[in-house]
Amino acid sequence: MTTVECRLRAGEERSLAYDVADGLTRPFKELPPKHFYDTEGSKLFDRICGLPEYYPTRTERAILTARAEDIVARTDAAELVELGSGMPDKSRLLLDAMRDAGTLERYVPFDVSEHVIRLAAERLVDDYPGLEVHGVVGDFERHLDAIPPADDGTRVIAFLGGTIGNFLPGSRRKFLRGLARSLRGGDRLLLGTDLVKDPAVLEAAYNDSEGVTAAFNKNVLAVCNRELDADFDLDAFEHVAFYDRQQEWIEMRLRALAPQEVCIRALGMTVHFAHREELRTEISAKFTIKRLGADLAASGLELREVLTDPDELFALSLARR
Ligand code: SAH
Ligand code: AVI
Repeated sequence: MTTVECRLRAGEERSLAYDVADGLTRPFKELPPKHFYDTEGSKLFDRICGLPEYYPTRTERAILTARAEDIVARTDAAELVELGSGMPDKSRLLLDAMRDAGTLERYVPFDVSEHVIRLAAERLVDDYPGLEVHGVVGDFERHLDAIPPADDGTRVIAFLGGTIGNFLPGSRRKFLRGLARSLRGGDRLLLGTDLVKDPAVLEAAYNDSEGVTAAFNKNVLAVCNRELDADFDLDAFEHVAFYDRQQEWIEMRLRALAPQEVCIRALGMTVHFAHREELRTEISAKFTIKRLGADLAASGLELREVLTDPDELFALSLARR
């Protein structure tokens, strides 16, 4: 059985209008990363996941391949809620382990992209006979209350891929506090975090040789053109990604190659970009286990277990209230 609940009504599409009006009128221009993920952006992200330089996806998958059975045995999970689920390829490892353990009842994918929720739901009900899929199209910063009430069994809320790193530190803790409130005693948070490492490895992952990350980054401008009737010239910006060692995060920006005026007709706004002016489009924080534990503790969560790969590139952790 499949249900899809949509919390993003037309006209309120991911709060793009508000974020553009707010973010492009600041002295240091900025847009939140959730606007990358229209259908094209989700496809570009899937291509990023397969790039040789982009190690997080394959590393997290390897950890799950080795440990999914163990995670399911420890949690006894009947239900998997997945935030920012995207195309849930890695989640299948958890669903398989839950099915094999005989506990699997419901999967709740939650994503801002309606396209990926519908596609995932369609595929999963075919592949897991008897599975209830309750998709939520929503913004996990605003709509956590759209997660359906839990049944009797234990629930695991998974937040994979390192997407937690895309929050600024203040909003990260606020978000984790909200998550903590939605966990019951036996429930667990399964969190994927990218780890601090050699800056050269990090910078290569966000500056791939095929230019897929550059296309993904510029896609936010195409989203503004389509949804807000703007006239961004994608060729007039270049992709920038660098590791900020002090903040311990990758920062992605778009740099204007020439001075220009961009008209955003739906908002009745014209935005000026100076030569080489930059627009921040994403941060991707990298963690140490110590900082992860501190963030979780500050949010009312207890770090119970950390699973990592032999090179300590990526960590999957289990936390409880
Ligand atoms: N979990 C997958 C996908 C990660 S990409 C993986 O590990 O590979 C990040 C996903 O989060 C995308 O599918 C994007 O659409 C979704 N997303 C980003 N910001 C969001 C938000 N504010 N609310 C809900 N989903 C969001
Ligand atoms: C979804 N998120 C964890 C990715 C990341 O690595 O921060 C998004 C991404 N941006 C560029 N490449 C991948």
